[in-house]
Order: sequence, then C-alpha cells, then structure tokens
Amino acid sequence: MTRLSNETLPHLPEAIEKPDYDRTKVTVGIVHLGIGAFHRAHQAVFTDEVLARDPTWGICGVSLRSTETRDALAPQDGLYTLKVQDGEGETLRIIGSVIETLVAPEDPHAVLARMADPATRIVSLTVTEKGYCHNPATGRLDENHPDVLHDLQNPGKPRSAVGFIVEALARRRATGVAAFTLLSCDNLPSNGHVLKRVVSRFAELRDPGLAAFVADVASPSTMIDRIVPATTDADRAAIAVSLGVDDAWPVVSEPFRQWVLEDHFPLGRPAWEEAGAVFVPEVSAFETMKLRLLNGSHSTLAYLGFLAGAETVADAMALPGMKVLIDGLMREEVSPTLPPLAGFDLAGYREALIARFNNAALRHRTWQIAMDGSQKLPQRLLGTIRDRMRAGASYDRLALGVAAWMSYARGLDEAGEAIDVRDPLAGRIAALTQGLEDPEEIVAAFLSITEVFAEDLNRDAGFRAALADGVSRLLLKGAAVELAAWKGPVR
Ligand code: CS2
Repeated sequence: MTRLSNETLPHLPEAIEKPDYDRTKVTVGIVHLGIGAFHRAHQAVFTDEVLARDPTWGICGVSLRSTETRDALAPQDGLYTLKVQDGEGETLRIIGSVIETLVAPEDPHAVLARMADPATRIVSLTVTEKGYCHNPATGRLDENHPDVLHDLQNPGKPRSAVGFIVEALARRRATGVAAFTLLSCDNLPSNGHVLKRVVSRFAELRDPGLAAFVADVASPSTMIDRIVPATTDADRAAIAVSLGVDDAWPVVSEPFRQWVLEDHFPLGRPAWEEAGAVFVPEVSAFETMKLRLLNGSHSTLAYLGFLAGAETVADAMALPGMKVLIDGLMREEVSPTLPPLAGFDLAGYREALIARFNNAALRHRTWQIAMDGSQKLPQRLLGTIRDRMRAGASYDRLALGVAAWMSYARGLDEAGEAIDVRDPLAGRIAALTQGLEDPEEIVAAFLSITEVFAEDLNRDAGFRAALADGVSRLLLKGAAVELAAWKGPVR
C-alpha cells in the first residue's frame, strides 16, 4: 500500500484533521532529543497547533539509539498519525511539526551541527529518567557512568544527551552564537534544575571557561502529562484502514493532555499557550503533584497488576481491591504531602486520574510502566514516604507499592517463571537477590542500593519492616489475594 507522505496528504479522507500550515515553509527551531511516542503525542502536537502563526519552530527529532523512528518517518516526510481514543470514540489527526529526523549514533556530526545552528533556539528532551546519567537518589551527575566517561574522552562523538548538549554549547560559544534554551520534558522533579545540574557538572569536568558559559543557560522546568502507550501492530493496521494509506509509526493516546512550563526562553518560543499550555512562575508544585499522584499510582498498580496477571492498566484497575487501594493511596497518603496549589481542585484531579486509568480503549501495558523502576521510584514513591515519616504518618499503601517493585524486580513471577525485567540496574538486582527466599533478606538486598534508597531509608527500621511485611504477603498469598484484602468505599 502507498505511504502517508506530503504527496498523499491531500488525498486522505475529509474526516482526518491535517496540518493547517504550508509545510514547505517550516524550518527547524527546535532540536528534540529522544523522539519517542510521548514526544510525538505531546510537545510535537502542541507545536503543530501553533506552527501556522510562526513556521520557524519546526522540530528536528533525534533518536539517541535506534534507527527505527527515522526509518519509519523519513519515507513519510516526517508525517504521522495521532489517534486519540477513549470509551466515547476516537479522532485521527496528521501531525506535521517534525520536519527532520536524525539518528545520533549514525551521524553525531549532523546532530551537533543542527544543535549549533543559530536557527535552533530550543533543545528539548524526552530521554527518560535514565537518560540523565544521574544518581536518582541525589539528582547529581553519575561521573562513573560509562556514557559520561566516553563523552568526556570523545567530545566530538558523544553518546549521551548531556554529552551532545555540552558539545553543542561549546560550539555555539566558539562561534559567538547565544546558547539555546534547554527544555527537559521528562518525569523528574524540577526537571529543568536536574538537567542544568548534570549539564553544568559535565561542562565543568571538560573546561572551566565552558562551565561559565553553561552557567547562564536557561533551563525552565516543565510538567508534562499525557498517557501514551507503545504503538502496536494492531494500531498500525486499524489506522491504515482509516487513512487508506500506510503509516509505519502512528501514535495512540488518551484525550487528556497537560503541559505546565516556566516561561524562561531567552531566544523565544512557540506560542504554546495558544494550544493550551500553561505558563507559571514556578512549576515544582505541579510536578510534585503529578509525579506523586499519577506516576506513583501508575507504578504501584503496574507492579501489583503485573504480578496478579493483569496485562493492561485498565485490567489492573478491574482487579478486586485495586481501585480502593489506589484511591486510598492518593487521598490518604499522597495528598497530605503535596504543596498547596491555590484554587486547584485536587479531588477533581484524583477522580479524573481514576477515570483515565480505567480507559480500556488504551491498551497500556503494566509491563511498559514497570520498566526502569530503579530510576522512577525515588520521585514517584520514596519522596512521599519520607514526607510521611517526617509527619509521623502511615504509609502502608506506598510501602506495598515499593514491596511490589521488589517482588517484580527480583525477576520471578508468581508461577516461578522469569520476568523480562528492563532496568539499568537489572543485572545488579539479579546478582544481589539471586537465590534469596526470605523476605527480610530480599528487602535488605534491595535497600543496599543507595542510589535508589539513599542511606536514610536504608537505615530506617520501620521502613524495612513494612517492606518485609509487604514482600512476605506478596510471596505467600500472591498479589491478587493481597489486593482483594483492600476493602472500603472509593470516595
Ligand atoms: C508512566 C508514564 O511509563 C510510565 O512510567 O507512568 O509514562 C505516564 O504514562 C505519563 O507520565 C503520563 O503523563
């Protein structure tokens, strides 16, 4: 079948929304590192909606590892379909804001040239938590990270996002071009600060003069939100039927989307507010709320759900006890720890989250969310637990979430079969927990990973006992039985 492309675009069915601007006039203003499904269903969509106002904000999407996205999108002139779906129905829209795709390992020079180009005014990132090469417990650069060591040795041929950013900034400094604005769009607390901190430290390790230039780079924090499961072959097939042409890599998402940003863009930015983005002076309260309520619940339900045999988030929500557990976790344990957000309807936000998790039209796999737990847990569950401890308050449900991660990450499901655990620390976790059966020993092995738990949680006897209790219940009874014990009204 023919492919989606600039040429076939005008012939698509009427009902499909298309770019409302002339794509031939669009030029690159943003280089985005990590062009995965999330970016293509979020920032690229906000950008697509405002390109008609200013076509100089087109996106060059960079893959830091595989060639797959470029291979799919290049023959389509960067076009792809966004399918938005919930129980009520679906809409299809063609997104045109990505006008170039590059693969970093294949051609690092082209990526650096694009980033150093004066027309590039924003470098944004969705490289996932582990892409920051930082210690998740401290938020500081991991100076022994193999990619960091490599990039310090080979500045002109970097591998990591940090290495690319610093080398591109060095080139801009050398040619008298002002620094671009950095825009982290990953699920990290104060993501702009975390990015700035790792980039500054890396620059310092390279050269103090460069560090002084980097010190002035703007790096606003952002809170990003949209649930975007990995695209499946079934999605591709259904979308091809609707379009009448093939799209090798569409993205599928829920209707909800949210983007809260700090407005600090010295070289300008697209008018994203026209597409619904919200600019605030300080984003951290929004980020904490989202990370703790949405992502904390997501991880908890993903580990427990996976162990209980639920393939998707909606399946997990349907397990007896799950809704009560998640509702209680959000309402009783997380919400009291959140910074105040004047005029914000927290109860409404929690209710909306339950409805979003129940969206059975999205097949969001628990296994997908379960990935990289060692990088996710500190900001999703452990910070909340610390706040609860300080307040002398209970954290049973949060501890159960952490215990479920431990049961999952040791790599054996309830039938004794191996789990395909994807995590940068998977090898270390396997070595530490190999052959352990006793819950207390399992917990002690995990707690010794200080870049996840830090010394304070490793030493806390109450925390250790709560986790051992959780792991023991999960091992003895199984996750489904444990969940079913959570009774009570969902309020
Ligand atoms: C999820 C997030 O995969 C995960 O870990 O919790 O990707 C989640 O879907 C998004 O943060 C929603 O905005």
